[in-house]
Amino acid sequence: MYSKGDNLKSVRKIACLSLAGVAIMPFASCEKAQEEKPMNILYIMCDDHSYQTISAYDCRYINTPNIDRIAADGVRFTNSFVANSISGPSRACMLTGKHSSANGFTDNKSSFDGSQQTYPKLLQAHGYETAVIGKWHLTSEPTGFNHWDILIGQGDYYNPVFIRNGERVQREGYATNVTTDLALDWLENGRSADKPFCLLLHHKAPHRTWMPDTCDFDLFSDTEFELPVTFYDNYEGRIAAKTQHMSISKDMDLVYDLKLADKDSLIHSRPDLERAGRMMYSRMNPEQKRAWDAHYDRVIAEFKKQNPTGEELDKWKFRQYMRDYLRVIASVDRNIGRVLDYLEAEGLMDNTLIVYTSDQGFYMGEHGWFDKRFMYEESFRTPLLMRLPGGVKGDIPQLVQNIDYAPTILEAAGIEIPEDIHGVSLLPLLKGDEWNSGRKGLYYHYYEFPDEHSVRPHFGVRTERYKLIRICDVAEDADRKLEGSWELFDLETDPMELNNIYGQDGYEELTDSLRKILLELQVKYGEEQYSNM
Ligand code: SGN
Ligand code: CA
Repeated sequence: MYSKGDNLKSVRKIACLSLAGVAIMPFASCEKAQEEKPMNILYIMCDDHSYQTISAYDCRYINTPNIDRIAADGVRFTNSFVANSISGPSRACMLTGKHSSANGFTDNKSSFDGSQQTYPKLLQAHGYETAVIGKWHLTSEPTGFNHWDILIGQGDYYNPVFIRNGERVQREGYATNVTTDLALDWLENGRSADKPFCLLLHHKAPHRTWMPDTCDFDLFSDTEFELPVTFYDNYEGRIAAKTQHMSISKDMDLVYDLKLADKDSLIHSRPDLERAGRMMYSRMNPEQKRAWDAHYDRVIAEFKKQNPTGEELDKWKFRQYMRDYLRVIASVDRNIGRVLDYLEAEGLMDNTLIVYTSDQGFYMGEHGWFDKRFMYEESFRTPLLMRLPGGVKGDIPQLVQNIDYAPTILEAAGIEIPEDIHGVSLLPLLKGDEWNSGRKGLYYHYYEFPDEHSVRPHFGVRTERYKLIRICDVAEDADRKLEGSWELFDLETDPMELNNIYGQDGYEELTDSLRKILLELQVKYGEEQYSNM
């Protein structure tokens, strides 16, 4: 804790008192005084949080009352997408407001060029106090932040190591709680009271391997989950879908992902993953291990008793995955409640723009998958809730993308949006004003290959009704007939994207027009080199 904390707190209290004094001023001046209050920014982002597991979007799986508070007091974007469905690249798009090749961070192996323009830097230059706390995942050190306290790489769920302004610090506890504590501490004691703030609060949860907090093990223990209707998708006409390695049935690991580290060593899985699973356990302190064992030893015993195989095993894996993922979300939601309560108690709700989002969507068993990367809806879409003080409430159906966050935040802060930013400010939508994105569709490009989960590089365009995807050729296809290297979906008649209609009679004109839009977008975003692929 900083020693200057108490002083800052009293400064802020005095500021509150003098604001209270403003209440006796004539109405017009009072309004003016409020208008002039600079807008703070609280940007909350979870890693891999699917919109299917936020009750503001979908009530099937979990109740998330705190995340829903943001939606209830603000807006829910119902057609919100990313530009490249994977962590580092998504984060780079968000910070810069630019597509991946323009910001230079195309896949998770890249390192972010921190000398480039980002919205936190622009805010800082205009008098904001900026901080990023939690998962960073951009390899290079953060720039444009007065304070940073970031996890190393993906970070650990238990007793994680952070880098705090350049210095390593190991912290005892569960990542979501610890990250929230750090954020609250910065809000309370760390920032200057006389500057507007921009806090990027980035939870590592609910990233793989979905390790719950010890207090949440009992949640969902009796809950059964139906397999999604596309769980046994045969991927006909979709070559990248056929060749991926992110299947719950085939790739989800019993020991690593599902925590069946049997002490009698009767359950085995992929040796490297089994080792990694046991290592994650070894990070815990004795008390955490006791709680963990009390829960998972029971699960292991039941698994051995049932000894499921075939479809029964698929169901068992899916159920276990869902239970752990949702327990992790329960902790995220509780911790977001703590932050919102703090803003309320400190009177900050009136001048803070709150954003809730994820770095991409996530598969909750749809197409038989976990993970993300694909341009199919579950991972291309991402949750997006925003609460602008004095803004409108309700649903926003327009197609928006994560490159739009930076210009939105800049405009909310009263800062001119640089011309080279690809995104478009969403502020008019938040205020209920007219909005024209000037886009005929959303551009998407996933580059990472070969890598974990083996999802082939692809790019494409999505309009309100259609999606055209180009799956790029990869070396191992050289002597194989390519099947469906273009994909076209009519999202109105085929929302689950099972029926690739590319090349079918009657779709020539539609295909031409979508290819034209795709090319226009590639030219606009400096990606013409991909247009002949
Ligand atoms: C890790 C995960 C993958 C995941 C990537 C990218 N494996 O490598 O399952 O796709 O991160 O995720 S793990 O065994 O390390 O958990 S991202 O969201 O950070 O891009
Ligand atoms: Ca992610």
